Amino acid sequence: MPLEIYLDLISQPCRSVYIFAKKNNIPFEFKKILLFKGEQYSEEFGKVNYFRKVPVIKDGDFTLSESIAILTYLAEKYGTPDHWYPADLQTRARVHEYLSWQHSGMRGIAGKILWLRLMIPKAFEIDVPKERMDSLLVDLEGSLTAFEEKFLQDKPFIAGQKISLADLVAIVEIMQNVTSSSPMADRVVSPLGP
Ligand SMILES: N[C@@H](CCC(=O)N[C@@H](CS)C(=O)NCC(=O)O)C(=O)O
Repeated sequence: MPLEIYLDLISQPCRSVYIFAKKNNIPFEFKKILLFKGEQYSEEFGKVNYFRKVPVIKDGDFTLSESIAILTYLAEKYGTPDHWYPADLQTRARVHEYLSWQHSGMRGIAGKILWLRLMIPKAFEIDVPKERMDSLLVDLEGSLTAFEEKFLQDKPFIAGQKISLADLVAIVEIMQNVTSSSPMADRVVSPLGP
């Protein structure tokens, strides 16, 4: 049975798993779950992921949720080039350091902005108070500063000279909020280049 990956590419963690699998030529069957249609609440999907979230993979009888767990599983299982998930103890720890921080430090904030800026106004036709958005943008500014000063420093990538899982997870999250109209657009310099 081929590896199955349940995805909706509107989702940042789904895009990290998708890009990683495609970039590394990992063969998989794309199982589309349309979040806006509520397909995650179907009885069938409930059997795949208790948490009713994507991404999730099925590798034979083995089911795995959580994008970080999936990415590291795929890197190990398919022996992807070392830079993605470095074997060197301290370089790998550097990758894990970002992956651990980003849940609350980046995703927790950038994800909220997406909800308040786009999802809530669209779904409920209400505007989020400006003060709430302003305060989140200050938080995001702090996260981006930490990203640059602590994680990136003067290196092109978080763990050094080559892209790793940490950079991939960072970029999908940071780019989600970057549009030409976003006040953060000029604040973001992609580690992947323009
Ligand atoms: N920590 C999880 C987060 C997964 C997640 O939040 N997925 C969202 C899309 S970005 C989802 O499936 N939401 C569906 C819902 O909450 O109903 C991961 O990294 O995989």
